[in-house]
Amino acid sequence: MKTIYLSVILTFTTGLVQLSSGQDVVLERVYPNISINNPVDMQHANDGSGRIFVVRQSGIIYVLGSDQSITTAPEFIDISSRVRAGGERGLLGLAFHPGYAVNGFFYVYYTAETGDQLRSVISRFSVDPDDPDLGDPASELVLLEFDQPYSNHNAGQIAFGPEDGYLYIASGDGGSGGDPDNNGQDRTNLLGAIIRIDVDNTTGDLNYAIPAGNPFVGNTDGFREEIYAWGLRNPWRMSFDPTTGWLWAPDVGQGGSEEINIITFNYRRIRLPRVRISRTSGQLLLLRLCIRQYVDARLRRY
Ligand SMILES: [Ca+2]
Repeated sequence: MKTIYLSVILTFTTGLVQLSSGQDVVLERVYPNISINNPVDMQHANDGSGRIFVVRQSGIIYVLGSDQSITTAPEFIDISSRVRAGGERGLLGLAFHPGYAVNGFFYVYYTAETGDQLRSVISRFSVDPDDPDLGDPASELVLLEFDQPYSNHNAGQIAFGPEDGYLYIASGDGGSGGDPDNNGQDRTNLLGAIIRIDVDNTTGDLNYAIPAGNPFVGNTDGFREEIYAWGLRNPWRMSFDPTTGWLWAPDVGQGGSEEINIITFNYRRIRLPRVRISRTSGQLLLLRLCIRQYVDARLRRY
């Protein structure tokens, strides 16, 4: 077994923060006889099975169980024929319904292409009722689709909120560079946003419902009611902190800086003592703090 000393050095262009810390990290290779190309996400089903699911960008999800001697990664589902992969496109996110052990629903985010038009697709699939290690490709229910103007900045992580049970969807600004269409600030489209939907109910003709607590419910400005937070560029990964319930989302920067954000639209609910918060125009729903303060002992009390 190797012992690797991991040193993390992060520098923010503000010049205010430079973090250097080291600690012992022990890495152990499990499943030593398999390899998976371009894995982009790894999840578990929270069903007590102990299995882990690895998402391959090309459109395949593998299921790995307790047998670490396997020489071939078993496929849970293959939807690669529906996925346009390559670059920042592909099967990018997986989330299991909080009630998966009962209903067998899991959700994916992938890039599709019709003609020359790229789009993001968020769909529900079901597990094969006769085989817990097989997802059913024929069970797809498309919940939400929206066009992508360019090939990059698709974001793609999806996750269920541990407190509200809603599905959160990370959406990039649609791409190119410098957000030429201003999609990050445009609330009339779903690009450049964290989207929040209720997959257990429906609103009108939608295959999902708009949570009553979303910030733009009932607005008369044409803003998309699915939006939970906006002003993002390419938050292609995100996760909920199981201790605090906070939604942490890194945002890939243009050229000068990167961000780590706590996503909330009610910032007053979270007390962040001595944390620098910057709020910029159009990002009223976005809290931004830097990683040095994340590791600060003061924050660990929460
Ligand atoms: Ca937008």
